[in-house]
Amino acid sequence: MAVNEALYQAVASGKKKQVQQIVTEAVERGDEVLPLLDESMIPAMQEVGDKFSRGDAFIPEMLIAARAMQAGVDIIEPLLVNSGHKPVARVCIGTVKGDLHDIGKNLVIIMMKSAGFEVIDLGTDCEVEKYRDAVINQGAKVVLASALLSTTMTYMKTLVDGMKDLPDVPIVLGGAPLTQEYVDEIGAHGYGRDASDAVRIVKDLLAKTA
Ligand code: B12
Repeated sequence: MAVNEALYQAVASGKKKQVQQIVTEAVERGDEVLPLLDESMIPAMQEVGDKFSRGDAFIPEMLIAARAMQAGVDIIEPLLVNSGHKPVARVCIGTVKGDLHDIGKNLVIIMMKSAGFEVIDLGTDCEVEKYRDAVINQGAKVVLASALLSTTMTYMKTLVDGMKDLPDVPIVLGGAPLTQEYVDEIGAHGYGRDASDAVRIVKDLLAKTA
């Protein structure tokens, strides 16, 4: 059940201005911001995806819903992300080759930053070389990767294989089609169901390698 029904409907129907207004009002009222995301905006995107699966929505609808959600996320981000602290560690994240879905990745970035991490955003459609460059030349201590398509998820094995000569750098994977079994099978080090999970898993892995 959506906590903020108006926000849920505004995201699901792709009403960007309305999303901005509702989120701004909620923030001004002092509402908690994380439930706006977890209980209204993310389930609304889920509904759009379900409609797409049933043939009741098409790519433009997914796109305008995604833009509306991102507009809401942009307002929330500065409230979640602390600044001025010494970074816990530097990590990098990108969506894998062929995958343009970046909302989940952007949420992971927000949660990681709010937990004090410095995050190199590699963007979308990333080949192995991009992740390697972040580790070798930019000092990333953990690699995170996201995939939303069952077709692009298979590139995660290419990523894991392509990082084998850097065994001290844990690889954490996430995205809707992934499972713990798949992540174990391809030899990655962690699997996160959502953006908060990403923080917990990265912290655990860094504690083990410290
Ligand atoms: C919005 C959307 C789009 C937008 C993306 C815009 C953007 N900037 O992201 C557009 C319109 C571009 C799009 C295009 C396509 N899409 Co699309 N899309 C969606 C939709 C509706 C929502 C995705 C989303 O943003 N969810 C909200 C976020 C917050 O959730 P999330 O990404 O899962 O992230 C959370 C977790 O997974 C996790 N997480 C994510 N990444 C990571 C990484 C780490 C390290 C960790 C720990 C955690 C983590 O944390 C996040 C926060 O909790 C989904 C449906 C759905 N239910 O997901 C379909 C969906 C993913 N799309 C689908 C398809 C088929 C496509 C297209 C192939 C359609 C086409 N025929 O062209 C193209 C492919 C484009 C490409 N090459 O990538 C299918 C995929 C089916 C499959 N299993 O393969 C879905 C599931 C729709 C469906 N039901 O069929 N899409």
